[in-house]
Amino acid sequence: MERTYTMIKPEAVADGNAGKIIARIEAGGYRIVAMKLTHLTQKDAEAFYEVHKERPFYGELTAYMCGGPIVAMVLEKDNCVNAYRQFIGATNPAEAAEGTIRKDFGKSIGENAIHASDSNENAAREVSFFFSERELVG
Ligand code: IDP
Ligand code: MG
Repeated sequence: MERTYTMIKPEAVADGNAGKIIARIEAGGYRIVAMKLTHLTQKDAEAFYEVHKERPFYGELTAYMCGGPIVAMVLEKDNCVNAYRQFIGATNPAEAAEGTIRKDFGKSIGENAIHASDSNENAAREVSFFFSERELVG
């Protein structure tokens, strides 16, 4: 059984879409093994997205990600990391497949409703960024 890290981004939480998105995730067969509502500081956002430091949108991305509360979750399923990337859809909601979370809740390439880890290595890093081992249910 594999785990991934996901978070519902600030605009989706602010728009009242967190519950609908969580229901989608559960209906997709992902087991939630940890979850919290939290508000990133600028420093948190910069550290979390450090891999994108050289990208032109880094400033915009980190400002947006600390602009309101997010819902952080750890999910579990077979082939979780890759399956869940497919499940949420392409980075740009305009290019995301029908029925995906980003297609239905994303507003733009920046405000795209949800994050998902892109590899097992990053999943492990991102899970431990937000959760201690004792916050993950067995
Ligand atoms: P991903 O979230 O699908 O893995 P990444 O390329 O890792 O996409 O980018 C991280 C996040 O940065 C995206 O989810 C999105 O919020 C934001 N982002 C990506 N590309 C752009 C862009 O061209 N303009 C503004 N924000 C962007
Ligand atoms: Mg990414």
